[in-house]
Amino acid sequence: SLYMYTQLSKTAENSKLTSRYSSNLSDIISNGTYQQKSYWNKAVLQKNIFGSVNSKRLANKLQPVIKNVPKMSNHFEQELFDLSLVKDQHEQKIRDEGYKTHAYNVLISNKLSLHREIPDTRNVLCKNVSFPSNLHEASIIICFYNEHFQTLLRTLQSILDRTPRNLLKEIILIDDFSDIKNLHSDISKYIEINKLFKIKLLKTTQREGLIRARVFGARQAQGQVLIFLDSHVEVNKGWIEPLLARISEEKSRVVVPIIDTINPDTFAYSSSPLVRGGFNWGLHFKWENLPKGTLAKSEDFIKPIKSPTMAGGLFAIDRKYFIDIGEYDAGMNIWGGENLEISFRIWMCGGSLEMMPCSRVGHIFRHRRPYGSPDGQDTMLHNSLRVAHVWMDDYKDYFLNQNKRSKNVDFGDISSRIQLRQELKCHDFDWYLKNIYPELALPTDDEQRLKKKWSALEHDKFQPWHLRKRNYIDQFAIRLANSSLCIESARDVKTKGSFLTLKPCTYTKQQLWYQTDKDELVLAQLLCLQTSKRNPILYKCHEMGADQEWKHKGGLNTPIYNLGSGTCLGVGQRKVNANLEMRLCTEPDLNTWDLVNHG
Ligand code: LR7
Ligand code: MN
Repeated sequence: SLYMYTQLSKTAENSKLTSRYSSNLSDIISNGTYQQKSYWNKAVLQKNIFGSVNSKRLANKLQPVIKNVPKMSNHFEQELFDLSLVKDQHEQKIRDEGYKTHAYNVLISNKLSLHREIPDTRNVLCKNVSFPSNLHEASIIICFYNEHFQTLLRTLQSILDRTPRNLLKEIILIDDFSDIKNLHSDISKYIEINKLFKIKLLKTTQREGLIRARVFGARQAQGQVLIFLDSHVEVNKGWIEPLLARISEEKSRVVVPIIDTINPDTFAYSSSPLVRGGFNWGLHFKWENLPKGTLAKSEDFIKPIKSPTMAGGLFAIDRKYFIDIGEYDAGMNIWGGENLEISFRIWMCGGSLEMMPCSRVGHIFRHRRPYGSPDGQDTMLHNSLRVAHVWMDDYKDYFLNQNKRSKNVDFGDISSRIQLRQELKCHDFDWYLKNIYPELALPTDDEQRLKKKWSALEHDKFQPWHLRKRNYIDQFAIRLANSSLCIESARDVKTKGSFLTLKPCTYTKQQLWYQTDKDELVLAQLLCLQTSKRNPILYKCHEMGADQEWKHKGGLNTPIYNLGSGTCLGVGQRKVNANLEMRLCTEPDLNTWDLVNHG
């Protein structure tokens, strides 16, 4: 076990403000709204400077969160830490190939239980909410294209483990013509061997893309409510009841859960703050702050929250209502844009779209999409053009002017969707903007644009490597054990992307590493040590852990373990100018370091 390398106690100190507000920092960070995170940051700063939170206003603002945050324990983190270790070349290969095909860490996914526990991220008030006993049954529809086997199974098992049987009509898995060998038959065997029931596994006859694949699945469904999910999620405790209850009161409500984060590199499950869906004039989906005053009282943290748009992957909708408002636009290909289309359509044609804070589903957020479209089409552009031309009236020009080349791109026949809009007697886009999304600024409106810039700055306060004060807890030179060679930048301390190399120890500024409370190693208080393929590099600190998160036990003869790569900091040879490389921790030769404190 690598347990000994962790230095959990160092952060524990920061997690307490005063005895009165002794709540865990990471709980606030993950449960509060963006505004509250910013208050919290201020409070932490005050604590560091004055030793206590000395603003009553600040303390009051934090009250509703502090009172209701669930307590999280570290055992989730600890398990993942152990599993992240790459044991041999074979594992390294699985990991590397997994990143290529799936863009996340399949090695950890393979090792994790399909029934793993995840932190219950709900506000504590959610536990007092009760639901009618006669909720409708749901058909859960999951489309997948080349999904990683164990990860898809974990999606499936989390649903079976955390959904009351009487609320589950069936799970419909749509294999969108995946071409990974044996994937389909392996899933089929797994269902059979484990005698899982209520599960249908279907396959499209050609690659359809997620939009048509979902419609294909929905048409097989028999439950009164449809719930769409991505194929790499884990549903959390009590996830389904809030969704079904809202729809049973009113069929034209479309309801989404809060989408928690599963880290693609470590599989750590963490709570997402309450934000809503918006978009910009490039027709890209955006998360944004809730309008001021939405969360005034404690109870507001568990009430439904209206949202102008949805992210797209995870939502519940009455089956008949889904059909009545025109399913999806079947002219859309592969990926992109369908989420804005269905959001506009719901609001403009008489329905509503809201989020239920007590319903929580984790989703693996990848850094890149690992697949393209079969013919290389830019499907996001193709699909967005259809959205613009069917739903946005004159406002479509704002989009088209941002994408000059889009004027010559063919987006197919949209006549049946225009007809649908007429038949449903929908409001126009102007109505939508004025009534549902008045906060959206027009690109021409300078005053509003400035405002937006400001709110973006506000937003930066809590994910800001550049605005926030880093908290250094130690400083040292890193010397290769049994040598007089220390780690230094191969170029200079300021150049992003520089490799690291061994030089005779001088114990000067160029060799001085600062350790932060987030386990970053920052050279000369400038750039962070980061893994990148075989060789570590210096890079901008991003404060997101993983490839910039380094564990060690301090002192002499310690391995330096990277949580993102599952490997250890090492060198190929014990000599001047040898480049640093990431090596298996299980081959400790040339992997141990002395952390030498000096001026
Ligand atoms: O050709 C395909 N066929 C498929 O069946 C391509 C994809 N898929 C499946 C795929 O296996 C996955 O289960 O469709 C699902 C979604 O694809 P992802 O996971 O590659 O998409 P994403 O999570 O990057 O993107 C988000 O936006 C998409 C726009 O088309 C869809 O609406 C996704 O469902 C959506 N995901 C979410 O909303 C989860 C939260 C992410 C955010 C923000
Ligand atoms: Mn996804």
